Amino acid sequence: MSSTSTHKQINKQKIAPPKKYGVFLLNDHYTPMDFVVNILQEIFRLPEEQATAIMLEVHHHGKGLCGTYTRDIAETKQQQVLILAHDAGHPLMCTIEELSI
Ligand code: TYC
Repeated sequence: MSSTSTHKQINKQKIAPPKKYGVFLLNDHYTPMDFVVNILQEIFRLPEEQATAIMLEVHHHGKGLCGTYTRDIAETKQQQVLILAHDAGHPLMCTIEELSI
């Protein structure tokens, strides 16, 4: 069947939904708490209360989910975190995991 069919109803091609990726922050002993909260607000667009809750989750449990995105966007967010942390001299680590929805 043509993939350019104008008849949506008879186009049986199945398009898989895009995979989702979680972006996580990891704990360390050196990155200041307020720097992490700022990252969560500025890069992950989270309100202060939620940003603080995620920072504390990471601080107490070692790891926390900042958001879920398509792969390109997840990788861009990770790079933004790593560059800002490196430029500020902090060892903050950020990872990506494919989620099994
Ligand atoms: N553990 C850090 C401290 O006590 C704070 C921190 C929180 C660091 C979250 C990294 O992803 C992180 N200053």
